[in-house]
Amino acid sequence: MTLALELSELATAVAREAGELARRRRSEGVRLAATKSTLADIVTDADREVEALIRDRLREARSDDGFLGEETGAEPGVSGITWVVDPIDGTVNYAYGIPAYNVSIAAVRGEPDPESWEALAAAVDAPALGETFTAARGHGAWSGGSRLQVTQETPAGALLGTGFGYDPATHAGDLAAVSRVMPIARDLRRMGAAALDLASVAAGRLDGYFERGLRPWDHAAGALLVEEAGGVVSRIDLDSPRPMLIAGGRDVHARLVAILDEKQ
Ligand code: LIP
Repeated sequence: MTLALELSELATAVAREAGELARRRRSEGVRLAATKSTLADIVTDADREVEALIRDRLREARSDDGFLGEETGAEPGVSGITWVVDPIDGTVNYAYGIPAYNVSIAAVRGEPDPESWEALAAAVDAPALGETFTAARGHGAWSGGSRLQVTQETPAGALLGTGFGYDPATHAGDLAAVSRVMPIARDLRRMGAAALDLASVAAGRLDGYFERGLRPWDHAAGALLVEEAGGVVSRIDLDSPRPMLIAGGRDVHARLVAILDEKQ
């Protein structure tokens, strides 16, 4: 078995166990533990408990690997592999009881920096939707036994997804980007969980997706799903505090970059 497949199997098993814990805690009621960057940026007790479970399981299985998690930060390893983890992506959905939340786990090789790492394996588990999306570099992206494939044709315009940061000061700029892309859209979705947006692009449920200000754990796993499903993912405005991630099938990705990248 290749390293990528081995890491993908581990990511999938851990994401499913963690997803089940998140779902159980949700059914018991959610307690807000803290706010982060802004009042809208929340962390629940479950985020912390789920990240601790993931960290423990990965450490038991592969003690030499590094870890980069949304709630507990970075711990370097010695193997060259780092696990990039969002214990609950879509925390606001989770807090409100909207089922579009997920556990996102990626294994990357190289520096734990999205500009230079090579993602090897990914698992996005959405327990309240009953879906798990997985990928291993060179082996495709999968869900429920089916191989995922991005859309190629968008004759009626592209169904696009996006998201907005938690800081109200950035909303006007994000909405301006939305109005610029609407001429190529058939419609727009804002689901509230970046990893699920990317999984949706991989599964052909969205034709494209763009969002500013994502953190590495928001997109590490989802981006590999898109690439392994035949799509393209890139980041622009890397010198800004809120770089933009753009994903889609080859044609939609290129059209989004042409509209959104002012440097082009
Ligand atoms: C969130 C995303 C959401 C995005 C937010 C945030 P969290 O992740 O998935 O779609 O718009 O900016 O990054 O905080 O729930 O893990």
